[in-house]
Amino acid sequence: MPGSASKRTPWVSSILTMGLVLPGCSHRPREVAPPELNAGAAASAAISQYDKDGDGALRASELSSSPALTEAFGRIDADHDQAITAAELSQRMESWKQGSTLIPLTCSVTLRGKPLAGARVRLVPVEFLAKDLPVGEGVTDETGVAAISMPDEARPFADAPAGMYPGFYRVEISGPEGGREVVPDAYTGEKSSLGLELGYDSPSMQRAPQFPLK
Ligand SMILES: [Ca+2]
Ligand SMILES: [Ca+2]
Repeated sequence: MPGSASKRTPWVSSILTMGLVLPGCSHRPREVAPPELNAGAAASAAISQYDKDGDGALRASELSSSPALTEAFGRIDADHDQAITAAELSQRMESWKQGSTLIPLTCSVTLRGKPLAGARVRLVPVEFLAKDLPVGEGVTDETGVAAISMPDEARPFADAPAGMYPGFYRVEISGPEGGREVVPDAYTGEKSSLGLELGYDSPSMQRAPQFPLK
């Protein structure tokens, strides 16, 4: 630093400090920018969709049709008053932008206690994020485990690491192709009762999600 630094007024020093910090992001090759996402608009859309009693907040009873928001409820409800406001939801989605990696995800599926092989597992973003996030998909192996990834055309660049963007997803599971559908309706298609949040501090980061179908 030049010796004249002590003569600078504080605001000049601040600007210089910012100038030193901002370009200082180290370049790591496998970083992936978070998807463009207007969290405020998405949060408003969610409130419009689910706020049945019109009080501007979402309670657990209003989210029975959203397994993803139900799973994430405690992490979204920052002040723990058992209601999710647009601000809380927006803040939660903003937190996804702090990461710079895709989230690798494997999950395991059992049907009535036995590993379900050949099952197609789809992670479908919730309606209010449908235009922002790609669908992820995987097929379970003989042990019932599937690695979920987005289609090649949705990947941010060709050699991007495998994984998914953070988000709220419904999980749709269907049985092996070509045979009779063995998976009960409660887990297939848009009416699936399964869902989760992929976030950098969500349980799916600690442990592969388990889907014990009954
Ligand atoms: Ca409400
Ligand atoms: Ca709250």
